[in-house]
Amino acid sequence: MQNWTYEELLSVYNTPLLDLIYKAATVHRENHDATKVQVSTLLSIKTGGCPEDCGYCPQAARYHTGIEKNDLMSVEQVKKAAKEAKDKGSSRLCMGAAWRNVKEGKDFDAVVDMVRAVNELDMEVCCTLGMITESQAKRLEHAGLYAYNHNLDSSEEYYKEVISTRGYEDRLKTIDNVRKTNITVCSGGIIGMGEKAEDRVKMLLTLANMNPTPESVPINALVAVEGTPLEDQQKTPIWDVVRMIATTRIALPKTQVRLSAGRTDMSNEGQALCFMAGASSIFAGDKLLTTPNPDFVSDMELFNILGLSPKDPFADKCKPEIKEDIASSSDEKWSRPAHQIEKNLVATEKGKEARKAVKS
Ligand code: SAM
Ligand code: DTB
Ligand code: SF4
Repeated sequence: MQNWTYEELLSVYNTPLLDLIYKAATVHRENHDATKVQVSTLLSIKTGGCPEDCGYCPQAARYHTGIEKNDLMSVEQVKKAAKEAKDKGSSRLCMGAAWRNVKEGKDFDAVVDMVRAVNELDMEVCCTLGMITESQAKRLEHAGLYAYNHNLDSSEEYYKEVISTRGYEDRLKTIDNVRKTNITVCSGGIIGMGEKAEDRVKMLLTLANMNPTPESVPINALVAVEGTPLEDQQKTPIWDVVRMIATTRIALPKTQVRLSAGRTDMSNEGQALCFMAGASSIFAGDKLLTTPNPDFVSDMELFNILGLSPKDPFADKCKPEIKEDIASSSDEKWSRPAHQIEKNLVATEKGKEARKAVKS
């Protein structure tokens, strides 16, 4: 792992574009099979009504964006969506919830069940549920979670311009909590929110100097949604997207760099340059969380033209083993079936015994 300085990374970002693409393509080929692209599908398991004020987000309750709000999906609905995504060629299902943070109780219990169910379909399971504690991350790990997505979104300085209801340090804390488990970390950000090149580089610097570095870094181009404070932002020029992807690839050579939101505004040629510059993953399927995305068929046509193919699940890290559920706080037990409470109590007792054995 290289310890980047701000000046070094800024100079990478400012390299003449064709040279930058050439360098990034070289780093990409040294570290990855450049014919493979990891394909994830997003599923919004709980939509809208979020108490936060993230200036880009159509799901914040305080903005009037006209999205359809939905309570938490059922495990059966999630399984159906996961099977469909798998049949179309996705190796990962990423479940997103419009929550500030994870609260203990029946909803979190249901998410744990969803994770277990999707893992059993032999798909990589990712969640993005807002802030989580270490013990919640542990519970998700035991259910077979492969990745947790929690974005830095921008530099620490620019972040404050976009979000006021929680701080940068809260984001870092959640990433740290995930790192205390075997779940892989997915963390990146958004470009095109009015930030400067310096902010993009500072965000990448924070990610590149994490130890270990995130296993995946999503780069989103802002989808400017009517009703949000960022509704009037100009579309991000494709050249900025390519430059950001290339710099991310060079700063984080081994990471999965995901060309994320904003692809409906990009031409096939623009996306091809992103793949050349080191993008190794996409979100596929005609919807992101609430906004449109290119459909599977057009993505597979593009893959064919470019000689790319979807990466198999668990190609980078083996499938997480499902372990006994380690729930939970006292009040949540009342909402669980008796046999499960019994199982948890046994697990807790086993845990106590194991800890005693380690101490003595
Ligand atoms: N509520 C959780 C949270 O904030 O962590 C999870 C869902 S949230 C929608 C996940 C990420 O989606 C955000 O951190 C942001 O990077 C990205 N995102 C949201 N709205 C976006 C938009 N309009 N354009 C681009 N990216 C967006
Ligand atoms: C990420 O970095 N981008 C995805 C995923 N992680 C959760 C979300 C993009 C959301 C775009 C706006 C929407 O569809 O609501
Ligand atoms: Fe809520 Fe996440 Fe949207 Fe922020 S990005 S408003 S936390 S759903």
